[in-house]
Amino acid sequence: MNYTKCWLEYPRICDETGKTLTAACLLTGTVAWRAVEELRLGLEGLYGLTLETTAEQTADITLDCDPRMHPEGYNIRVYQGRCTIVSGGERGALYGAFALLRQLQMEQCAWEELTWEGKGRPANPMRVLNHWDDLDGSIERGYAGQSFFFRDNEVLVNDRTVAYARLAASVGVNCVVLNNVNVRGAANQLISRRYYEPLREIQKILASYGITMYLCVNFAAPMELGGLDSADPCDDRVLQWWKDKASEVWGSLPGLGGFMVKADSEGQPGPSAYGRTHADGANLLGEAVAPYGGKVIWRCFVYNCQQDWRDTKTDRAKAGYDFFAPLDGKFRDNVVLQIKNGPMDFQVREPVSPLFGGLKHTNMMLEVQVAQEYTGQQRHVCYLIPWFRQVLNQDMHCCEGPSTVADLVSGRSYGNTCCGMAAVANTGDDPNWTGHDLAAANLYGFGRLAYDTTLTGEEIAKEWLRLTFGKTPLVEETLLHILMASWPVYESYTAPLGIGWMVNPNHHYGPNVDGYEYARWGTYHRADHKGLGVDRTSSGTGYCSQYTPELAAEYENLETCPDELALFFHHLDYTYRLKSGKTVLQHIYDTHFDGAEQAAAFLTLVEGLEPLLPQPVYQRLHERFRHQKEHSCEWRDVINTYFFRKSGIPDAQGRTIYP
Ligand code: GCV
Repeated sequence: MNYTKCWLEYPRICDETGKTLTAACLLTGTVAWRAVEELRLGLEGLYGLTLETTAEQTADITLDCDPRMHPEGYNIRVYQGRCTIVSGGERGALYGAFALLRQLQMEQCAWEELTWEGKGRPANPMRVLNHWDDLDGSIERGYAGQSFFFRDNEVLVNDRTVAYARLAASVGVNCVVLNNVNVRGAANQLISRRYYEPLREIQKILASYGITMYLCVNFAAPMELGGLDSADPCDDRVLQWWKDKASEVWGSLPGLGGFMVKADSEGQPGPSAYGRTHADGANLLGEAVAPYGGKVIWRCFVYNCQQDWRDTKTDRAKAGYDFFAPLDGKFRDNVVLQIKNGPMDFQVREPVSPLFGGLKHTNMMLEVQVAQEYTGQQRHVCYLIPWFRQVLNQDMHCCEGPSTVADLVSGRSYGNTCCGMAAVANTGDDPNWTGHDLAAANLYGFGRLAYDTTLTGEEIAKEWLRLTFGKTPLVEETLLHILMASWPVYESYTAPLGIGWMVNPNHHYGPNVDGYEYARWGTYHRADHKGLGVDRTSSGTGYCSQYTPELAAEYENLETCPDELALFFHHLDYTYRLKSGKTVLQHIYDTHFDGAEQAAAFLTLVEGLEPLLPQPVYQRLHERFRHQKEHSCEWRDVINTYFFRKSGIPDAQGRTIYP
């Protein structure tokens, strides 16, 4: 095995070797079997205990079923060495087993000493990991090695597949999309006889951990794969092709969750080629997969990527809403729209997409990115869970009842069940799965948050640290501090005040203020000698008006627009005074000096942990934090110099800004 178990290591808490516990499992099926197996593994690791299964009513641990409960929910009672896990179904039993093992590690007590009542019930019906893995083994926006699903156009199935499924299930993930949304080359053939057999193997492994597999498909598959001359969703031949294909696919992969589609986006084909809408396109597939209980996850990341920078009226931020809000109510019940958290693209700071407030009769899912494409690419530390929590907490004021993003995507607002949260995964075949050891906190955190949206970023970080590093107070305190500071620190030395981008084109790493300024991607900062920012108010692009009135007014008005989004919504002079009392320019200088200083402090803190961490972990962390320290200085200097040169205004504190 050349990979770690991450937070499932189960290091010894106290030695009870020689003792045996019994477990009775009143549920049947492979997922329930995994639950017992996990308890066996966990108790062996944590205490050296042996777990034997029994049919006796007097077992130490009983896994029971209550059909009145949610199938993925559980109630746990532990007292004086006796434990019952009652769940609504097998998945609930598995999540209950993981929750019990988590609690034992949080409390660090002997088995007989744990007194605890715990409950779980998923906030979101669908909790999805999206892998952008290509069949050749590369991963689009992957920062942790190569794919462990695909290599050289073959599907990989091995012990790592099992280890992955276990990690995902341990945090409540219940759906996995195996391949990249950009479906190219051999990936077109995933829905053909060439790949069904190994895919069935992966599907079986995932299913044994309660995870449903999905595949990304190419909207033009009838042409790419079927030899038709069209993929027009309103052409009967096309519908028939998809129906036949679905019958073949589900015949070979029964239990497949469905298809995910990126259509009419960044060069991917879609219904617009035939003058059809996204509803026409999504419903075509929805109809084809419906007989098998299949779903269609349709992405809303649609915008004009051939924009002219001279055109200041077209605003990429408006595109998602413009395309999809008018189609509200026109999608089939088995179609779910997947919406990125912000209107642009996973920047370190963006407002929440107005589309969440614009759909009332359509299934929707929130998409976040734990792959750190724009947030340090797993070379800088950037713990994203507090950010996701803010996104979930955002009230869209779009209906009478509960209307936060968490309410909307969980189905609580409008009573739907085909919805939830998805994350672009940050895994690869690196030994530690995520490149940066601390990036695993994002993977862990996404699952935990998607299952329980009331958890805070800090609670999740504490859990992850305890499970990953055991109980070593200095390690836990130090890394908690770093994790919790990491997102604000990353934000402070990169693009300021919500404006985003300023990265090198294509690979998106490192500072390049004008990298996208004259490009076709619609991501501009509009800096000149007087100021910067995009006017998205009614006097500018009009984007603000896509929000419901409360939010529209908040963002439109500079008095109420939060400082951290000031440049996303407004074009401001460098001398404009923010609510913080600082001018825009001085804010830029101060945050960049401060951010780089804090990145340097992270390195010093990590160096203090050397004697307490396993050497390979320390070495990996040290290498990354050293790089972050240097690279944050590069960011600081490029950004500060750029704005000093544009404005001619020096730093009020006289620090070094290169001329
Ligand atoms: C998979 C961004 C990324 C692309 C990605 C796209 C998407 O533009 O840079 O690599 O494509 O988002 O979400 O589809």
